[in-house]
Amino acid sequence: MGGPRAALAVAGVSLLLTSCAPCGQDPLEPNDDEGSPFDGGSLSFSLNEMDINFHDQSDIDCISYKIPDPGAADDPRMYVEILGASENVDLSLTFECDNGEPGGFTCEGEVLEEPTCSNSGKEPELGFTYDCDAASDEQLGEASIVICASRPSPDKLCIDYTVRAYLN
Ligand SMILES: [Ca+2]
Ligand SMILES: [Ca+2]
Repeated sequence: MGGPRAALAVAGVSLLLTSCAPCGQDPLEPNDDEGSPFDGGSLSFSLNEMDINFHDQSDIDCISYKIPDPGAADDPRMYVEILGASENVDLSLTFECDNGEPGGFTCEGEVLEEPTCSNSGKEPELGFTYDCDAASDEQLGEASIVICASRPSPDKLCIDYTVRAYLN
């Protein structure tokens, strides 16, 4: 055994593994629409992380999160990040107060009229602040977000990536 034939076989296998092999859908599917996102649970000061993938070039991954009132005392900031993608990713975020309209929604340092924002890149990030309870200096109120990730110009058929969301 061994010799040139075995070496060729090994080379063939590694070639298959590094080319655009099809991959399975991640367990969050179907979640291709902002209106029917995967429920990602609640954000907290611990990392909420999910390892998922774009299983084909048109895959869009939308995830919703609840944000319990973190209290305003230490001025918390919410973050959503895409990590480990080998291609450019468009990341969009839609914010909503659970009760009433947000006062002062700020995303990536910009005060915005509409509670939506977006960012693009291999590891796009969005950091935002808000106040859903204008009557209290101590409370921010409860809120919800939906984020969607997609590829504007996909190269490979499928790629793995991580979605991370947390308060800081
Ligand atoms: Ca997916
Ligand atoms: Ca999807």
